[in-house]
Amino acid sequence: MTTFDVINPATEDVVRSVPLATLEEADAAIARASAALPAWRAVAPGDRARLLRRFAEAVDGAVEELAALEVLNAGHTIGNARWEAGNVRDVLHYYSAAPERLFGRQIPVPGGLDVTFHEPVGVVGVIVPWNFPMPIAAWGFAPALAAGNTVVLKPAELTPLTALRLAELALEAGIPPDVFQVLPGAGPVVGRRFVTHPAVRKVVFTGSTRVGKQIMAGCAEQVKRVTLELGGKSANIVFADADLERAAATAPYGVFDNAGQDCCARSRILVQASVYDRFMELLEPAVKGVVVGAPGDEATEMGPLISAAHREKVASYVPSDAPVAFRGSAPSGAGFWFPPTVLAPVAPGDRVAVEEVFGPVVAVLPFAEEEDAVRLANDSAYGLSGSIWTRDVGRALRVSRAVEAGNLSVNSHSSVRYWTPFGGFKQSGLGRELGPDALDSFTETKNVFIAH
Ligand code: TXE
Repeated sequence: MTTFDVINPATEDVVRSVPLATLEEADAAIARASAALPAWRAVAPGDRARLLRRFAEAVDGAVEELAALEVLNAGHTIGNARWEAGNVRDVLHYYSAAPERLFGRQIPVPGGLDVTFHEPVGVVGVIVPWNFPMPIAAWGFAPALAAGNTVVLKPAELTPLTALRLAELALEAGIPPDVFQVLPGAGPVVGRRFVTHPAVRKVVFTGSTRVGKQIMAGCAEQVKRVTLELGGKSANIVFADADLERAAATAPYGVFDNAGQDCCARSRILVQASVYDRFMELLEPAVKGVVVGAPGDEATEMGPLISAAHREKVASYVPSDAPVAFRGSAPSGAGFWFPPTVLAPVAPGDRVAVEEVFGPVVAVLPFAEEEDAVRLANDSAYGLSGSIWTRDVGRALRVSRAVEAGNLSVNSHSSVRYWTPFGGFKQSGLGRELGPDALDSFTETKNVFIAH
């Protein structure tokens, strides 16, 4: 049996050894999910809603336990980890309303009655990355289950622990066996099998753009439904008329939250040249004040990176001749620590202004006029999120319409609200998660005509 050592990124200790599923085990799990499908989709809507609510309540009762597990496995700060477990609960609760509201339509046609139904897609394979193991899992499984699909979920090799616990909680809550299975395994084995196995009718993937492209190509072979949430290089645009104090005070959160391992990280700060010096003056104490340390401490604001290999990748964006304006602190010794780092000024074509770093490194680029800000923001293969700081409502609207990204916030860095659609333009992805839109992506619309 192949196993994977799960490492605590804050201490480098082995937390647990987790077995990795083989191809045969993946096939067996998919077969069980197929077998469980007819009974699950036949559960009366009110009963399916009740089961999802019970699952949400079970998660609610385990928030502290799940959060502690994520601190250990992913190095997330305890505050963030609690939010993440709470998000799983909230997303389950939100979609528990769906089974009783999957309304079809009655469309006037001549010669009979025409009605539409929202049928489940079938077995859904959910592939989860290591950066937000709990919420990203829930954004896949909760709407999928609500719409009557069965789910096989593959957590990232590095972070399987909370997903395994969520599967137990589902069973404890009364979700029937095999309706929601969690199968730790290697991406190219188990994840790949979701793409190639004909019984899996939809793949939900969050991860790198590189693997996302392979998944989309593989799904095309069977015209398999696919939702992709990929990388980002989001811009935080600060105009001269903004509340500069607030913009600077919150900018570290916009990029260094979860140690920058966030697809929505505002890893480019675009600052209007006329306020560049003042903004940098305000940003420096905010960055130096980020509390980096043991993720279990309530006061900690930023934990370690996920792995040694990832730290090496992040460090490659800060070579010895990088224009480091200032840096925060980070513990030394065991753990994959990296200090919050501000590079400024950075030229638009520089590697750090183009590629997703996925770590606590931000590039600051000055701009002259509004149209320059829009051009710079859109000068990216990605288009996931972004922030716009201005007091001018007209400009806020103009710029938010012009920036090619799926999730924008004005005078805020918030990207994820489970009531609203989340997803990317361009190479940041395909399809939308969360909100009402996600339900459509987990159902097939069927039209039935009954002649008079
Ligand atoms: O991602 P992978 P990695 C970006 C970020 C990061 C880089 C690499 O820049 O530094 O990607 O991260 C599974 N078929 N993001 O290597 O490899 C894998 O097991 C099917 C951004 O961890 O894409 C894991 O469960 N599945 C991103 C998941 O895919 C495969 C989040 C993601 O792993 C597979 C994560 C295959 N051939 C990384 N190969 C975001 N936007 O949030 C791997 N997997």
